Amino acid sequence: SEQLPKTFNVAAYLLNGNLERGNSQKVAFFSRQDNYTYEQLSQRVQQAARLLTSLGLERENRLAILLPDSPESVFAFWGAIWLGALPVPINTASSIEQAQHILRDSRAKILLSERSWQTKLAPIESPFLQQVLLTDGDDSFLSLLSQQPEEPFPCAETARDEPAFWLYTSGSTGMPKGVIHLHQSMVICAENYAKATLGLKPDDITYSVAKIPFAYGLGNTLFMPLAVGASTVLSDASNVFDIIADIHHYQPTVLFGIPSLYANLLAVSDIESLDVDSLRLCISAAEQLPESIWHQWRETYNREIYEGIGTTEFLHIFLANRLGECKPGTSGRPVIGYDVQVVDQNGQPCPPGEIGDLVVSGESLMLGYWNRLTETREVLWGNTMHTGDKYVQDGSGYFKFVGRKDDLFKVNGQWISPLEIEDILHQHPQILEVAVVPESDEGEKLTQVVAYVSLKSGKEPTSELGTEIYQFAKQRLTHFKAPKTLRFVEQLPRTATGKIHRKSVADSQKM
Ligand code: 3SK
Repeated sequence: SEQLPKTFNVAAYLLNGNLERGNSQKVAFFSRQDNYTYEQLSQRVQQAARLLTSLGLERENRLAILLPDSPESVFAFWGAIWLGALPVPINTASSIEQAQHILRDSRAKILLSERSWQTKLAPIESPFLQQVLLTDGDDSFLSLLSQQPEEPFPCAETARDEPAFWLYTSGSTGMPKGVIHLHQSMVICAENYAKATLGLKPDDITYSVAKIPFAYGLGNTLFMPLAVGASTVLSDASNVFDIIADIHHYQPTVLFGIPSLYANLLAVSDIESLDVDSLRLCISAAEQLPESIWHQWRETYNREIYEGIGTTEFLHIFLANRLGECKPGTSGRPVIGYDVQVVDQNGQPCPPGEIGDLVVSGESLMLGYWNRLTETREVLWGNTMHTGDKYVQDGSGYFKFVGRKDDLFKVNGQWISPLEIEDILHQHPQILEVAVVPESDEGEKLTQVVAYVSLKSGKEPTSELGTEIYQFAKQRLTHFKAPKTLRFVEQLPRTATGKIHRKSVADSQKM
């Protein structure tokens, strides 16, 4: 980051950089509405900065963007940064309560959204909100942009270590927290992961199932392609058949997926198989990818999946498997620029094979959580973060996820990692998804292992199948790890970023 000038505006740096490199006429992004070249993107961003300024958005003010991935969300995001304001993307998969919380907590002055959300949120309970802009109906955001002059709009002379944007955590425990990132953060992640680890190139087209408000999606779609002059696809597809249609239509070269995407693509492969010809890289993050899915993907599509893991606090991936060096079932090895260690209770490095806490340091680390000093102090120690994940390192330096600190539980006095059991159950040919959780008996004395299982389409949850799955687990797991109870469910609850929400699995089935 010291290599970047002190006066540094990341929107201007990335957009002007592409024009200077001769990418003006290259497609920056494809979308169902329109495709935009780098020149058009740059112009729309400056028009957005001008429009937002004229509406009273000033430096350091927050602009909430509650939209699916779309040209409007991209123009608004970069436009706000261009003028020195802070975009706060909100996931459209958030609950109304979460969206209200983010609007209030961020003190956003302007909200950009769509009419359906405006109706759902009414009344918006934030005393700070002064204006709502909509992408549909009269005076749509795009029509307001096109009425702006086309002359260049000067960018704010921000500092490289000044806040540039906020992202809210997915809120798997409590309400989402605002993570403050700096102007330099996106460039650091693009250098470390997109360029040095993935080798992302100007002729790549990226496609991400994670959406822009999720740090993983923000990198995949919004800043990593821009940093190398590549192209990306903006799509709001969430269902597996729409995603297949998108891939066939846009022919991306890099697929940024999450484990459930790969599981779903495999589960429907006999009905609608994917043409993977265009894909040179398949990536997975956000959750541990079951080893069985990795192998099935390679057998079915002759492609490896490069699994990695990151956090919203580091903005993108810091542990990754690399081309030709994949170890399925692991998160890989540290990405250049990050120091990653597994430590014991005293903060001392654990020897290989011993489970400990994952601590990470690196320059893309957040400034802190907005207005949450206690939580910030709990996780940050200088430029090191205590991630709350339990990991084990093997003899060759690969890191394996064991579980979130608070997902591990004890049975018969022995630690259980739900992931180990889920990995085994995933190998059963009829299982689509599984979440393993502890359940205490009436007196809250004995804890037992319970597995919630959803089946591939067309499979019936019969008691014979239950017994078969139970036997399947018993043959492959130590006796105390085999689930005592199996519950079939339609689907598992997920956070807005698509991760299984283990804490609410049992509650969601009572509704
Ligand atoms: O959850 C992850 O693995 C992740 C990856 C990249 C960026 C952000 C996150 C949270």
